[in-house]
Amino acid sequence: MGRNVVQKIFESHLLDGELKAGEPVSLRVDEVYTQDATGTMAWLEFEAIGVDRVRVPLAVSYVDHNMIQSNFRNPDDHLFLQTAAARFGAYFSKPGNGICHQVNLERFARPGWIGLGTDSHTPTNGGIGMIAIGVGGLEAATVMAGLPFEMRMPRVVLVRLTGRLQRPWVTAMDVILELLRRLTVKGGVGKVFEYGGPGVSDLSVPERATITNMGAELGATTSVFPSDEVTRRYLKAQGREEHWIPLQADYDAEYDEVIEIDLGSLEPLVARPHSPDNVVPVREIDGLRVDQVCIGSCTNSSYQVMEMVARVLRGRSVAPHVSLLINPGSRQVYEMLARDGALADMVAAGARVLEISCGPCIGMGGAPGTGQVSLRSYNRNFRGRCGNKEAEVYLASPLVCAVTAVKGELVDPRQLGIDIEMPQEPEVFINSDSLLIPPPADPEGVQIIKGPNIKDVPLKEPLSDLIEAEVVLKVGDNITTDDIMPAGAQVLPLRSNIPAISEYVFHHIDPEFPRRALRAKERGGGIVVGGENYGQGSSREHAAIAPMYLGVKAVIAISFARIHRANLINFGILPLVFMDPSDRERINTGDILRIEGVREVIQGEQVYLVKNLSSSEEFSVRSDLSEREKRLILAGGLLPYAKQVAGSYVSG
Ligand code: MIC
Ligand code: SF4
Repeated sequence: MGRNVVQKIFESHLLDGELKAGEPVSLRVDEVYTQDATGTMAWLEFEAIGVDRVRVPLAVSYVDHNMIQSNFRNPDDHLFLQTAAARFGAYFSKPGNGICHQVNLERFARPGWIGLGTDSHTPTNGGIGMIAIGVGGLEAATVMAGLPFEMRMPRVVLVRLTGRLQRPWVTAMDVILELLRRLTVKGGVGKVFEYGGPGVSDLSVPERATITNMGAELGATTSVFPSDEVTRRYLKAQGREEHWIPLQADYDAEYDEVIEIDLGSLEPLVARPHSPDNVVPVREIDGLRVDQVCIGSCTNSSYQVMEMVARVLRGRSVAPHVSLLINPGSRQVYEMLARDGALADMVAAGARVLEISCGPCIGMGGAPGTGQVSLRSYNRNFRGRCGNKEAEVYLASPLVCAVTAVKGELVDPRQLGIDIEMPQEPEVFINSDSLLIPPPADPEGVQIIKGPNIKDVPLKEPLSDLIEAEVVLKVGDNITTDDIMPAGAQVLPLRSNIPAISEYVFHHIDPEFPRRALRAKERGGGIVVGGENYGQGSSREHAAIAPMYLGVKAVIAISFARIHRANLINFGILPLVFMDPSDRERINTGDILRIEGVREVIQGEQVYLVKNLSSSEEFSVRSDLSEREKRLILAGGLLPYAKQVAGSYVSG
């Protein structure tokens, strides 16, 4: 039987397990990268494991999220990251070099590799034919310490592309918005999306990367394209053709599911507030007055896209009531736009060109005003993520964004009568790498410097046999990690300080949560009750560590998002699912739930009887933990476990 691209890559990295959907597999990893907002914890955790040097072929530490530097916290974090990278053997990508995924695609990603990143949009690298997976910081730290990466083998979905995009106005962003429209934010859970079919050759590597980037919004484990001549040209233009290998599915490869998309039938699409799957054609809501437009982020920051945006803006002006913000994805793209005059066109049209960073995407500046409408070429529009709960955020392609900025209202660009020529993909990218610092050959003398905001990672005690805890919050479906642990300019600088950041857990849903949880902690701890797809979105492990710090012992939900579930286990919080989802209705905030014999049940059937002491009702939940996950949860999380295992690995 023929093999698909996913099977080929997994097979060449398989250390243990069987490549059967749902089965645990253990994999060799080629690259691990971190970004600053998750990376300070990841590197503190790496240090706590006690290994001297990273034990993967390539490790990179990026700084891109947290760059406002309004006080000592950010620059202290940056210095810690730079000194830790040098000490432990990782490349350091300095602030200003670009958003991790964009830079990694340009400078490091390789077809056929497996990579991990401490960010949910790591699958961006799938555009080049790499299996790239977002993980929590502790998972990344343990793999850097030499442990294999363990996961359950996902189902493989073929997205068969035919036809060609109606350029220039229909873009790669519309391909992924169409998938979100069809499948929703839960549609990809437990799956990898492999793209194939004759339409693939119509897409450049950065366009493919836009699609794999936002596959994260489907809840997918990752997404990947084949590696072909287009990939080779891109790598050659990046000055690293030697990293190219061909990678195609066999003609008789099999898939668990097949989805067809005719690129030629797509039209400009837009996701309405407050979810990336709330997608409609732009023409259905055109005329919507827009106050702010943001272009860039790790989703849509390539040179070609930015060049097209500049061509729309050339000789035109941003509408008087609109604020247009542009955050290019990398120093390479920025420099090229500056050299060819595109930057001048943007500035002349009235764009506010921001620093190269995540910026408004994660609420680090650029928040829209109260009741305002913001149209963004980004990937997430969860309520409040932009820095203002009272704003309405829409997502669309950079071209829809650019024409809307000029017109002042949402417009289907095909109706505007603007004619722009598609820029060619560059034959050579500028590669000065001036902000990319390789690890020193001799790290012995390097001192790791930690500012006063950098606190140790808290540890949890081993799992107790009896959980008797208060329901400290009950929430609905699709709760995001932005809901659990908000980001933004006020909270992001606290990422290296768990006691401080824990004061913001569930801040937008219930600002009283931390105090209530701490009170419950004194009486035995807390339980959070969720709905479907609990913990979707970001990889931030703070959404598990901070609740753990506040005494949360378990989360009971209808289903969990992959990365967040792993983070809960890594920090010793038991993720439980209702046997009968309707039992959820009979639980209220404030109820006391009692689960007996937890340690024994975990080793057996994993079905637990929960007694609601407040209503005298009973119901059942289960935990679906793999053998490894059981070991972690029993030990109180991955850190104590990793210390043990990595230690014996080093001495052994
Ligand atoms: C995001 O887009 O939500 C982030 C900020 O990049 C996160 C990582 C983080 O919270 O630091 C992600 O996507 O994983
Ligand atoms: Fe940064 Fe936004 Fe991309 Fe997350 S989604 S990595 S915040 S640009």
